[in-house]
Amino acid sequence: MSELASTPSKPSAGITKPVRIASRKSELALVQTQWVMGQLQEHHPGLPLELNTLSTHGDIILDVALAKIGDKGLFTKELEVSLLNGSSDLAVHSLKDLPTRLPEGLVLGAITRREDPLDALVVGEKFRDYRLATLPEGTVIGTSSLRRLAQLRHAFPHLRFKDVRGNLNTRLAKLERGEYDGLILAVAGLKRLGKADRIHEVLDPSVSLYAVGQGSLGIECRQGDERILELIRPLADAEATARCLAERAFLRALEGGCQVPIGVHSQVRGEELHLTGMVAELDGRRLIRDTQTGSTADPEAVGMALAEKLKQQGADEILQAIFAQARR
Ligand code: DPM
Repeated sequence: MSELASTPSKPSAGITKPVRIASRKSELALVQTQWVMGQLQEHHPGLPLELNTLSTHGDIILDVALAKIGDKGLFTKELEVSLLNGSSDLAVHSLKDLPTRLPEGLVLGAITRREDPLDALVVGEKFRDYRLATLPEGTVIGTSSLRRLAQLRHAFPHLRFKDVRGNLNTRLAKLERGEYDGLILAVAGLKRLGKADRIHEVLDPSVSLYAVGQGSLGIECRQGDERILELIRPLADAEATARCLAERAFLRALEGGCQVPIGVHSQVRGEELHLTGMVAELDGRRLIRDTQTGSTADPEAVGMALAEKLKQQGADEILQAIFAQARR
């Protein structure tokens, strides 16, 4: 494509086409999408915006464990369809829900500033005086994340784990009813929903690494849609972009999705990008973890190099066994 052809034309002063924004309907998704809409308004005063809320497969199938559904793009596919059929112009996702391979014709137009990507423990009243490490033998922790499960089993074999689905408020209600003694949830989600006061303990990265992209929003749009790409450019955060591109390249190289126990931790220090990654067996017995440093100028190279390192230590073997088990 020529440079000239991809130069965006300034939106004309008079009638501007509204930007149609696709979002899931959950409270968290709407808070996130409204943040994006607010940012767009701030950077482009007067730009007309239209919200297009959709239900995804993941919102409808609530009684099946996340890891058993085995569908890529569980929370994103319907939004992508609306981009491809032209009924929306951009889609706002929790970046961690967005598969690392996008459908033909769609691109990740911007990665926004990152909220705290760590995980947190939330506990019921009875457990206020405990820390994860000191919780009584057999305490029941709710999570559907294989990543959280494997790492916590590895570090705290005295705990028990139980699947939990539903949105954040549903999960907290189940905790109140005593169906679980504690929950592991993303700090980012709790903060965005004004529930930061429920954070009992933030999980230290030495114990639990977070999910690829956790805490960032991904704005997806049509490839070559220069008007939209230009409009969302000011929402991109350079540091979050470098970190998340490295994390996504790592996950892509391992062929992982939300069905595998893979975690990361990333940091930018000056021009340097530090990426730590881990792959674990579901029972937490074996856990491989290593770090790769590289340049922020080529974050994907850092992610791919780290994946290679972990493969040499047996990550492939662990993942193949998990994929084989999931197919049964
Ligand atoms: C994905 C996972 C979970 C969500 C798997 C993982 C958590 C499922 C669970 C890919 N998506 O993290 O290993 O704990 O049962 C999800 C949340 C957020 C986005 C909620 C959460 C909010 C945080 C963010 C569900 N997707 O993780 O507590 O925007 O990064």
